[in-house]
Amino acid sequence: MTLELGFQTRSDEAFRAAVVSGLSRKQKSIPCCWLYDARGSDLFNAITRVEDYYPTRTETEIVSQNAQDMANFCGEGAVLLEYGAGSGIKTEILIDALRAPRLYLPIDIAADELAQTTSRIAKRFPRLDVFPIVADFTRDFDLPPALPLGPRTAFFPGSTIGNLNLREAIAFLSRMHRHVGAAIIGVDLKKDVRTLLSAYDDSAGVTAAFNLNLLARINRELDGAFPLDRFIHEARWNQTESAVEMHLVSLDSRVVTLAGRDFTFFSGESIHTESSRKYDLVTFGSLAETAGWRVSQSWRDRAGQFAVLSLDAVS
Ligand code: AVI
Repeated sequence: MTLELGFQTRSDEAFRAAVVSGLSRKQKSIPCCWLYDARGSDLFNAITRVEDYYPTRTETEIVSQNAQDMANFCGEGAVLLEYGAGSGIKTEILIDALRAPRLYLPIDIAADELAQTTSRIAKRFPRLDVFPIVADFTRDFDLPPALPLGPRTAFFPGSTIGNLNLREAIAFLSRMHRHVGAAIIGVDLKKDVRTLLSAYDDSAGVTAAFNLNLLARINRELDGAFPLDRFIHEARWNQTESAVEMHLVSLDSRVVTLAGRDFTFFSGESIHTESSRKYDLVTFGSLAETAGWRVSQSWRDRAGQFAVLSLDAVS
């Protein structure tokens, strides 16, 4: 059974509204959730395998090497919630290490991906109950009231927290605090800008294809007229925000029509499509504290590129 919670807002109309309002701003921008249509999700999966994109393999290595500690943190008979449709191998490594887990609840707005995760996990762990929940975890929602007893831990890997701005990150961590008493979260750490920029502008061009796919999506779904060969992908470091930003830069000045409206671009003008914030442990610790959490353990790779943190609710 799949539970559907809240309003499913990622409709065609919501896409049109987000694009029209985003392109009407001084700094044109489109929220990063719209990068993930079917092709965008496939391209993101491809990004996680490219050499330049270190976060996925580094976090996977951290989870593999510390799975036992993480399982101890979750406790026996755990109820594990995951925000996101199940990040493949990392989730499986953690579940495999848990002692007699009671229930796994993957939560995601993408019903198809959720169904795939559910059947994959159910096949791999036939004795584990899996209860998918279709909900937008970036918005408020309540968990079903009748969850089994047992320690409840949230798993939020992938450094997805980095795609949220400060206000959204606090809102997310506060919501998680209402749902569970403990959490394991992946956080990408600040590092040299060159490593960061090549992770978001890989030499194989997969990230560029991922970003440019948004324009193809607008052309297809909103009757848009972006000339795809006249926009380029760019990764930029924003020091003030401590974030890598993805932009789509227009090579010419032009007017682009979409959804029956005209949008003017000057040559070199960009659409900001994603920010990926990079933290240090102190800054992340105080962010978590604002939302009622204390960082209790931190597991890192040797080079200190990425951290997986355990959080305990303190208030
Ligand atoms: C999903 N998210 C954590 C990725 C990131 O690193 O911010 C999305 C991504 N964008 C470009 N490459 C990967």
